Amino acid sequence: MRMMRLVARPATVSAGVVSLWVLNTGAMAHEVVVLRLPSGQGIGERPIGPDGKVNEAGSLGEASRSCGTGEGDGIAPGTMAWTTLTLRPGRYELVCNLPGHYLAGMYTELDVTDR
Ligand SMILES: [Cu+2]
Repeated sequence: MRMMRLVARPATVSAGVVSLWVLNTGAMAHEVVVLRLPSGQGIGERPIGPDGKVNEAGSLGEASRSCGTGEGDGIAPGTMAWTTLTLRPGRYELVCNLPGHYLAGMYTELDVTDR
C-alpha cells in the first residue's frame, strides 16, 4: 500500500535541459533523486536495502535542499527545492530515497521524448 507519493507534472518532457521544481506538500522532509529506468523495469521495482533505501549510484541529479538547488539535507515541509539537468530521451524514475520512503510509495515515472 502506498502511504506516500510523488507526482510529476507534466509526466512527459522534451529532451534537453530540464528544470525540476519540487514542492513538498507533506508533513515531513523529502527529496527527489533522478534515476534512469532500465528497459523492462517498472517504477517501484528497485530492490530496497537494509537501510530502507534504493541504490542511487548513477543518479543524474537531485533536489534535496530547502529553498535551494542540488543536494541538501532534505526538503522541509512547505518549501521547494530545484535542480536543472540535461536529460536524453528515455524513461526515468524520480524517487525519494530517505529511509523507508521508496517502500512507502515515493516514486514516479518521468518520460523524456525526442524533441
Ligand atoms: Cu520522502
